[in-house]
Amino acid sequence: MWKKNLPLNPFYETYSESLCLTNFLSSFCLIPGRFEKGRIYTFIGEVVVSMNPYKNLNIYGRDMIEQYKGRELYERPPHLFAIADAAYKAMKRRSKDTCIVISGESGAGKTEASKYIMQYIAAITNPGQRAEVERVKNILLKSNCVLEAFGNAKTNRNDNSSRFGKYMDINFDFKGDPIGGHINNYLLEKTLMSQTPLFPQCSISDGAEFKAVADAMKVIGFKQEEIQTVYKIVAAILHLVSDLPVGVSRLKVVSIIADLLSTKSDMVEKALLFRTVATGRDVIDKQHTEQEATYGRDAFAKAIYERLFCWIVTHINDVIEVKNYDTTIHGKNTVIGVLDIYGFEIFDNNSFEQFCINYCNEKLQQLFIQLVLKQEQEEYQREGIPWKHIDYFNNQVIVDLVEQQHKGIIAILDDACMNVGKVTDEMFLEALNNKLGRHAHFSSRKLCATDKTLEFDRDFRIKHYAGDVIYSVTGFIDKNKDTLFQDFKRLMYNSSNPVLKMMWPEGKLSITEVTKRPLTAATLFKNSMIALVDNLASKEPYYVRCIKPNDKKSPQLFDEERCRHQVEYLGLLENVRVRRAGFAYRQTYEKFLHRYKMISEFTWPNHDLPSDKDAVRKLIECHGFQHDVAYGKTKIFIRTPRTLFTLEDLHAKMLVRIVLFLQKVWRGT
Ligand code: AOV
Ligand code: MG
Repeated sequence: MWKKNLPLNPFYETYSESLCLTNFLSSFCLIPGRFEKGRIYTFIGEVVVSMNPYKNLNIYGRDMIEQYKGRELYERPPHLFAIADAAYKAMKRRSKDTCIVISGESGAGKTEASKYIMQYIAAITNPGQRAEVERVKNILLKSNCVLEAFGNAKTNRNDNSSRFGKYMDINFDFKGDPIGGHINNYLLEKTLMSQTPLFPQCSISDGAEFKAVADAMKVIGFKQEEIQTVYKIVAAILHLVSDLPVGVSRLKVVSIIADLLSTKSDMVEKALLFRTVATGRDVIDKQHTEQEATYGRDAFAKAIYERLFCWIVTHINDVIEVKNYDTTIHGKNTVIGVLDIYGFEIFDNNSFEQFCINYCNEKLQQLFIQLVLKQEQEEYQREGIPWKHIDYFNNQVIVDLVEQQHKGIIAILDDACMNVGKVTDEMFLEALNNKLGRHAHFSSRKLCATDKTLEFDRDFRIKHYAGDVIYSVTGFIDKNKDTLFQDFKRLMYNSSNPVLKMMWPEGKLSITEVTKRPLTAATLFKNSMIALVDNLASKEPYYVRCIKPNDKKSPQLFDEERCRHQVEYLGLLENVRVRRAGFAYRQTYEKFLHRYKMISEFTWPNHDLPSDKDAVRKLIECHGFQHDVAYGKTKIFIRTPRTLFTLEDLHAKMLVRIVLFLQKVWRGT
């Protein structure tokens, strides 16, 4: 039964020895026309490689879900549902917390994949239709629509690009039904407000989307006043950034903004034009220069937007938080985490935001290397399995370049921001040049004057794992400091709209009480990335590696060069090599025996061999599998899934025989 359904997996079935990049790519485009035929998924062990089809495929419906439900990983052709099911099974059968990490560059299909995975999990759970579970599922699904409305934007890489990172935990009860969840969001790109008008042609229908968002907000449980407040805040932001001429007082637009934010015109005006400063014991109002006022206004608009976004996330979390779950009665509550972040991106002009996004992608690549390439090989070594080391590019060196204490780019940036007096972006670049001049992955115009790609004095370049990115240093200091004058916080805290007031608790403080320097944006981001990676590493990981077939969003075009590049930097080739030379399954001798001892007379019900290892060896030999296994110090390693399926098959048949036998005994026949 198992063997019949085995899919044609290019890595296990098509190629025997010579694995090269061309072969790998062939599996997508030449055998024959996999991409064109919409066969967009491929397995490398428990990693799913996904190729963005750029067209709707009929492969996510109910019938498809049924085909994957409860099946073993290799039983059905490669699909996202297979990986979702594997993560679900690990969670349900073995009470493991699992996570599904979706990576790939901007526009490769991460967000779409995360939604299909969630749909799958929603579809296969709660057969009993419990109302509370249905409610949670519904909110989890609807939350995507709301978060995308506020946190996605059109870029020239992706019409619906995620401008925030999202990690969603789904909590399951002992029955395997979702009973709650939690969303962590990571650094929202606040500057996206001003970008939309740049792209007149867009594949997204605003009217229909607006209605969907409004409906989703209702389902999630936003109250009518809250929804109104959300619209008002968005309107206020738009008024603020739509060229409000600063310095000109009593403009109509000021009173509109004041109305929308439930505060007073003169207070808005004062916050825009003045700043309260403490000089010794005195508190005075200092008038802004035009430049300061412009900075203040923009920072205010961005801050309201960010607070709104975080408030929406908190609101969703409040309604899906696991309540009244008593682990002493109901057993462990397990988790599947789904990570969908902003992908690696290179624009014509790259700034602080791209720096953070690309650093985030470096961190995730490092996690992949640690979990898939490094640990796997280390385990073979530890267990004494003969193994020829497979080399790979380890991007830890780039992660260090960015995040290392005292020496990394973030530390140098923070140092520059801490300086008293006027600090400029140029001074920061100078510090980078001085401290990182010899680093293999860092360069700048000053360091290599002959390099024509570094066009401007303000540029620096990082050689990322996924390619070289030239960043303009302009704005790094301001964006990292992320200063918002206390006056704005106080203004919002004094709003008569309770929702707005709640978003700005620190507005309560007077200027003399605000002493602590907050952490910088880059350091906050770094800390959240380190915590994220620790969290992912503590769970059993499943990977989806998304590939973008071309830069034209075309369903026909398979740009071999672009795909080759992605396959290379994602480390997929090394991944296949490790899997190929390695073993699909491993288990301690004790646990292996526990499951399979009934299929051999030498081990059932108990064995009398000197060790469990000897017993496992005997069991394997009596079924003729010895060529497909290796014996480690504490674990048995099985090379192909096929052997495991046969073992499972034998196990299932034996169970049936035992049941029949017992029935006979009971009936006394
Ligand atoms: P991303 O999440 O990886 O980019 P998306 O998931 O937003 O990329 O995918 C980009 C676009 O590709 C979508 O809007 C769809 O039009 C199309 N697409 C992706 N996957 C599929 C699929 N399985 N079937 C059909 N169309 C698909 V970014 O968020 O920019 O890193 O920050
Ligand atoms: Mg996305």
